[in-house]
Amino acid sequence: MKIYGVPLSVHTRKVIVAARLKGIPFELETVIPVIPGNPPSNWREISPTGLIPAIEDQGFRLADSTAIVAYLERKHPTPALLPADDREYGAALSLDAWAGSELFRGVIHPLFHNQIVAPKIRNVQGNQVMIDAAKNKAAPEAFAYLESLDPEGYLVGGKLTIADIAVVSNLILFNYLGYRIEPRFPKLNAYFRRHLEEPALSGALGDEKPFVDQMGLDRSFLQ
Ligand SMILES: N[C@@H](CCC(=O)N[C@@H](CS)C(=O)NCC(=O)O)C(=O)O
Repeated sequence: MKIYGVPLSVHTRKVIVAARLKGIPFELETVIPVIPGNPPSNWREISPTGLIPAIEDQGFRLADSTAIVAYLERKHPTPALLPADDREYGAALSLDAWAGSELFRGVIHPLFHNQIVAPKIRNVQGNQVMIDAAKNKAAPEAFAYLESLDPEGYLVGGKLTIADIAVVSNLILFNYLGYRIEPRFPKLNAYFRRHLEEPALSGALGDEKPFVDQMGLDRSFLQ
């Protein structure tokens, strides 16, 4: 299977971690949509939205991290990342969608865009108002919600699911960008630290080191 994307992307990491957990061999083809001219010329045929990740599996192309994880789940059912219980299944997908909007769109995307993409790739100044809103309002609101879920080991059904992978993947980029989960969210912080020890995740984080270093991101939270 080929995964198109870049390892430090929140949504590409979801697919990489799912593949690692399920023992699915893959090769990564680096596609960085925020770099003009980087994606291959047929990119929209592979990813209709232009976003990463997408996969190609024996001639079958699929885009969107959640769709890809659901597809991999059908082909390689163990370990299950989508719970068997009806309600837990719904809850895991709901949290995955919440992470995509409230964590990624609300917090990570504005921070990444204005701290990295604008100044380092597009050579324009980032928007400090957007950075402050993401950091001071959207992030604490999202973290307070997660803290209210009492995140012990896992968010849904006492087992690792797509919900944990999505949430933790966003928290990793938050840390790479130089931020830390504040002490007022102790359960969330402990949850995050525990997941960093998970071998599939720590293996993926090891593989992304060259990209992280190249972008000048902050890996100190991993020491
Ligand atoms: N719902 C999509 C979201 C994908 C997404 O937002 N990907 C980001 C990187 S994590 C992207 O491609 N950004 C490039 C851009 O905004 O041009 C999924 O789950 O795959």
